[in-house]
Amino acid sequence: MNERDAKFAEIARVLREHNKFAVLSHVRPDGDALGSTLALTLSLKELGKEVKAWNEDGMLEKYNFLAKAELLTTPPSSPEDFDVGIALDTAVQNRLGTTLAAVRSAKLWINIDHHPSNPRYGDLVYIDPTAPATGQILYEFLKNQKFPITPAIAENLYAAISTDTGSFQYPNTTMRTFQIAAELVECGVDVGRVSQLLYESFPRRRIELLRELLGTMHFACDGKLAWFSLSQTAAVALGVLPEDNEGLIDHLRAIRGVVVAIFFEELTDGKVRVSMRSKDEAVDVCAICKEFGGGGHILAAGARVAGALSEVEKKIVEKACAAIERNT
Ligand SMILES: [Mn+2]
Repeated sequence: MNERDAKFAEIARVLREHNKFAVLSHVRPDGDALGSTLALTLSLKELGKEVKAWNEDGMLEKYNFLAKAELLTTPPSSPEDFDVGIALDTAVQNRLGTTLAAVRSAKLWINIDHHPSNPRYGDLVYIDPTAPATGQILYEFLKNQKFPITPAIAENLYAAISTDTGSFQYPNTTMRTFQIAAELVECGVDVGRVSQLLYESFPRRRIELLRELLGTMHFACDGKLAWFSLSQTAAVALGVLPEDNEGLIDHLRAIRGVVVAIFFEELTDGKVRVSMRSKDEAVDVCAICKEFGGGGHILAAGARVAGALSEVEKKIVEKACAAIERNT
């Protein structure tokens, strides 16, 4: 048995031997976080387990179409006791947000993730930084350990993988990813339906937000760096929800010649949320974000930086320019 299968077997044993589970994922969840949470929750429920699926932000409106989406809720105000707590797709434990305090006790914590910066918190840890999505790891796990994969589970895993690979386009998309997608289609996923719901059902608000962002677009470093920003004032005026901006940074990344794209979002707590994307492995945006207390992947990372919007822009743009000039 290889190392992966041995770890999978160990995790499977813990899941089969216990009864009450909390399945959690990171704040400001994306399709991978929500789809993975629902997929594992549903598989455990198929085995007759008692499972709570919690996220600090609850189910996002735009992912409400996912099969059994109603199972995923915000955590209750009074904490509960569990046999096992499971963190999915969450690079650092405090990114579990308020769900962490809602688990009063757990005999054991499992940590399954694909972020290379994950410090391996928890008792049973499986991190595969080569996987493009936590959903892909979960599929391998469920299949390998013969856990149930119903059509509802397949749809959630497919949505998780599709969103975290930018619809099977990012460089971490491998032959294996396509094989898994094919197997999920075999399990009953309706690709046309899911794709339309994921990528062709945005609220008009999101496109109005894009118009606002493009109005703030700047370039530096000979066009290798592009960024745009969202101020609190504009966010309030447009009535945007935090979920509206997922993926908008791709419009910057899609520009020819751009190596690094940055999205600055002014938050209400005096911090600025910085999202960075790189098109070149030589320019590691995770390393830049780590300097500011953030993390992520080489080509996609983020941080929350204290300071005024213009100040944070200046600091991060300088660092990014330096990294581009050093490495390209
Ligand atoms: Mn992910």
